[in-house]
Amino acid sequence: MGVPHPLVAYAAPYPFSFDLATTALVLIDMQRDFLEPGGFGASLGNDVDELRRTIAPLRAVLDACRAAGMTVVHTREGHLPDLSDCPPSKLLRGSPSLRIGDPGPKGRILVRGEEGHDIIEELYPAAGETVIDKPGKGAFYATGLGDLLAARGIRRLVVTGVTTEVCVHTTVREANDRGYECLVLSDCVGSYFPEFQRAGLEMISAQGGIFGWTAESAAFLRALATAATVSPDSAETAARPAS
Ligand code: TIU
Repeated sequence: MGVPHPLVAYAAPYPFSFDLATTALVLIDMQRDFLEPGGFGASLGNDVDELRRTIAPLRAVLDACRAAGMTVVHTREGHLPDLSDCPPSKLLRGSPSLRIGDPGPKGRILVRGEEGHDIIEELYPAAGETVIDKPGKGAFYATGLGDLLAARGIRRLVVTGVTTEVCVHTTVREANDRGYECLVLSDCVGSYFPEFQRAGLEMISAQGGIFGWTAESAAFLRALATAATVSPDSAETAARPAS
């Protein structure tokens, strides 16, 4: 079986080509504490509706990628219960009453195993999907993501999740430096701050696609709908970026 015809999503700054076998969907930190009313994010005074509008389009993308047999990776930001993986610079940041590890509305803030740290019901990982627990903003730092993607021959990432200017941006920048091509779905990423959402997306596709591409999920879904089958051969023959 040969390499399949690439799928093309209409994107900025120009169309994004991909195929099913070498492209992964990445859902960044769609966790209760960032998205749910009464969670950590809301307790800081943030408007979680700015993030919650991503759930429905992202659910449609997740369903389509699952149906197409694509690799799906979920990430969660959080720390070990003893906080040994949380650098002091991160621990000490912010209001003293709302530090990582403190009791929050949905358990200890950003601690693995707590209710607030888990992924929201609507986008819960299916059996067999990878969940990457990450101590930093980027999904590559101090995780096994690079090795996992290399082992599967993944070269392109369709990036979704929250927040646009923090963990999505950091992950896209990390991925870019490692040789991955990233398509960020504009209606499937969210920020508490509308101005950061707009500027964050523009920064990705500016300067000829300095960090990658952006597109609405509808454009990606249209491209995906033209795909017939996954070709395992294309994963084997693909050049692999460094992890
Ligand atoms: N996942 C992620 O973006 N973590 C953050 O802390 N984001 C903020 O916008 N604060």
